[in-house]
Amino acid sequence: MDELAQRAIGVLWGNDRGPWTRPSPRLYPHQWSWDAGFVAMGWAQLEPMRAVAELSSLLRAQWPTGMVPQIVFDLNVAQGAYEPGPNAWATARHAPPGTATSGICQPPIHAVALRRIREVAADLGADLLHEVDDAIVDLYPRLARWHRWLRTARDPDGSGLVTILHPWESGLDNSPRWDEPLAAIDLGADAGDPEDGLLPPRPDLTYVADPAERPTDLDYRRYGYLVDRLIAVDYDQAAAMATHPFRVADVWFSAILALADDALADLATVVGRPSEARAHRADAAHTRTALDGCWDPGLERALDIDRITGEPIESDTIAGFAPLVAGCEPDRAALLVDRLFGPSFAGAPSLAWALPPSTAVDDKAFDGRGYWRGPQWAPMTWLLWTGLRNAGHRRSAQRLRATALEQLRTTGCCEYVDPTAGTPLGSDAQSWTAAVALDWLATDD
Ligand code: 2M8
Repeated sequence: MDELAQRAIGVLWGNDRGPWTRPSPRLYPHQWSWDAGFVAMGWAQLEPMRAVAELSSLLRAQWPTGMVPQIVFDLNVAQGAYEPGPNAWATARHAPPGTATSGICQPPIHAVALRRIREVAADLGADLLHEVDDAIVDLYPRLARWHRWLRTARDPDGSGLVTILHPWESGLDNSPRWDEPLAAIDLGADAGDPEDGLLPPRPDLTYVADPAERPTDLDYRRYGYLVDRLIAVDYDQAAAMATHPFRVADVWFSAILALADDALADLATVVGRPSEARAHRADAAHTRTALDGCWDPGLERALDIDRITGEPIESDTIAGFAPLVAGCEPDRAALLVDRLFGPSFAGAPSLAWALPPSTAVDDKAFDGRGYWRGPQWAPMTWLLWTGLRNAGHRRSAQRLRATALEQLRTTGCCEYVDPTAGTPLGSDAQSWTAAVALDWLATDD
């Protein structure tokens, strides 16, 4: 068997917790929402019904509102192993009985994953396909409620863009995109210096080789403050959307929603709901139009919008490629392909592998070791690869996939890679990295 496949399978089994998978053994010991989506695509290559179980486990913790929480906590994990842990969120009144969750969400890759599981199962025979289709009957309505929640609670004006209330909701936690909106937050009494005892616990720092690979203490103070503010309104979304001190219309998150709406439409067709399928496709189209509105022709990228100031956020990151992930006009896609392989991103001569860094190498905030501030993340490359394929840029997609696999053969299934040094960073056994490796290995283009 291919050596990378062997390593990736080892990582998935090593992080397997029965019906769900932890993102990594020590740094992330619970179930994470968008990790579960990518991880399910990896399991699909090994055991499609195990992949279904991954999504079912996550969706068991879906809130009655429809929100799928960012973290589903495993209460068997030692207290303090991950912070903020289950007690920090005050979500007992919201999470379904028997579950403990955080109170925010992450990008909705799940329908994309379920459709991919079905595709793999279909190749493996009619019995398996029937089993997966039975599961879709159960999972489709939950995913539909999840998307509906995003399109109402987080987009009350029907703009087509999802507003996030915490950098953790973006999944690209420490991206320079959030620097300005975070800097504008008045921490008030929480702004004490590190000696004053207000410093949040940081078990994460004990699991990485160098604290520079993780967010700073000030970042963590702000993260904690934002959680406290959500608790203060008891997770009332209307109140938060009116007053929360961090509100950003996130183009990358919204693009993933559009991609997932198209997948959800296919799943609606599987369960015999054609009118719902049409509605999901219309939702996807609506978001694509909204992303057109976020396009900056001078900067040649899509820009997030700070909902508090009304201003676009100009930092140059992979999020600027949101239209490619969501789907866009051929001319725009061609332009984005040039940029993706150009000198600011994958074509930068300083890179060890020609893969898109999370921040443009010539952006002032680029930091090759900084968390989401420069390193390459395989699942993000997977999203761009998917966008390239959907846009018909097959040769570019093949090139990206081949280079990504080459990198993984050297770095292993680490969490992320320093793009210039080419060295692995963060956790060294990250489930979603293993999962996308398996998905890529099973594909020719
Ligand atoms: C990272 O985020 C968590 C908070 O959600 C953390 O830093 O503690 C991010 O890379 C996020 O995108 C990912 O889902 C999570 C688990 O892999 O880790």
